[in-house]
Amino acid sequence: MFWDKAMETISQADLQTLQLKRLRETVERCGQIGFFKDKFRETGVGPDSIKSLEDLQKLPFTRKTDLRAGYPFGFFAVPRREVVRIHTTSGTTGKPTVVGYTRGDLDKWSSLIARNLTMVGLTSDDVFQNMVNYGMFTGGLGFHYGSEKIGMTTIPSATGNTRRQIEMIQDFGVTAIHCTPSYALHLAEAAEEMNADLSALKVGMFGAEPWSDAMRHDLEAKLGVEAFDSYGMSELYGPGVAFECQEHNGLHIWHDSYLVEIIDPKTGEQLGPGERGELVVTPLVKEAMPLVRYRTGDITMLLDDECPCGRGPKLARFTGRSDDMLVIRGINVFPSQIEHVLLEIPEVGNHYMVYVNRVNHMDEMTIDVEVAPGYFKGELADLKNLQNRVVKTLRDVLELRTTVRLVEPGTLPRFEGKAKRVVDQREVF
Ligand code: DLL
Repeated sequence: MFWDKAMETISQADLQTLQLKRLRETVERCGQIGFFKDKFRETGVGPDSIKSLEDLQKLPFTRKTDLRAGYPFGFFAVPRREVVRIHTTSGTTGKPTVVGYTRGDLDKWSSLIARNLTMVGLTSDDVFQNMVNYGMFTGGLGFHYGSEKIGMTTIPSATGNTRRQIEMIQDFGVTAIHCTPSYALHLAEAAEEMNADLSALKVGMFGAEPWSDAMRHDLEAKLGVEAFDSYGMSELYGPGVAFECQEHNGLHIWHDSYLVEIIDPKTGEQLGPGERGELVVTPLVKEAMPLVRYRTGDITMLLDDECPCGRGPKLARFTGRSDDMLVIRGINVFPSQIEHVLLEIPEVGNHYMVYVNRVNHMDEMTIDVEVAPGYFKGELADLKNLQNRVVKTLRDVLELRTTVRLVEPGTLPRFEGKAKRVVDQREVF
């Protein structure tokens, strides 16, 4: 039974009592970790200081760089023999971040995912194909155990061999899929080429990277699915942290398991509902690797409207990461804004690559954009008007001059996991 109605529609007063109890337990567990022990000693704040939820703000933030410095097992709050699984998440530089799970963690994590799958209407009547990496990435095993928990027929197809993936969707009558939105796009193109019948499909769960509403409409039309956004991060277990319900208007986060703050990333000040900032999460039930005030680096905001589904406050869809933001000649640009502009122009496809260079000390942004297959008639030179229109639309939205190069359909890279569409070639001083 994974529609945990009592928990998911709990009153605000009862929720706060539960959160306070779990916050105290979490801070207590953090006291077993050298990093927090030192921090608590330095700041004079610790488990005994937590008398109300507001006292959370007395605690220090934890950053990814702190976790890296504890490589490999410095953030485990339990003896290594109680850790039954390890995942890692790689950043752009250096050693990966290591995440440990006790048996209890694995059970709680899969239950959170089971709640999400139930929320979007999936049951043991469904056949589920999980098209993400099954290795150190948390998306594979994370969704797998959640889906088995609710009894779905689970196909651990992982990534690669797109034609075979499509054959399985057809032959096994798959009703639900999970992958990154960029892979979903690739899958949709391949299915079209194969003239595949995907009519049994009804639900597509996409996440692990930002994607726009324009992309949602595209995927829904091409794959015939209802698309749901799924957010998570390895340090907070993995997928299952926040998930869209059938209203498709923000992502529910399970407030009994994650205490949420939105802060101004520059000042660290808490922001209110409707104000966009960085998501900071204190996980409330983690055993092997508890954390306090973890700076996710992800940009979103709390929504204060009540959801008709009856569950608690939601987060807005993510616009990117504070560290993904490109500063081009002083102007802040999120790659998601570029994607949004391109998806509004039907003559160009959804595939693009962004290159940033410094020419004569000036930042220059060049965007390669594939022309949509139906619009390409064999000569790029004939498409000057289209190219000018893309440049102008980008300039209107980003307030930035860019160079746009149209390229033939099917020539830019396709991605199986998270897309890497930005290449910043500027030297870092
Ligand atoms: O991406 C976990 C996951 C797996 C989530 C499968 C959803 C589905 P990491 O590899 O640690 O974990 O990467 C976490 O990915 O901080 C965000 O920047 C980004 N991200 C994840 N989901 C979304 C989303 C998994 N729905 C990082 N929208 C996070 C935007 C997302 N960004």
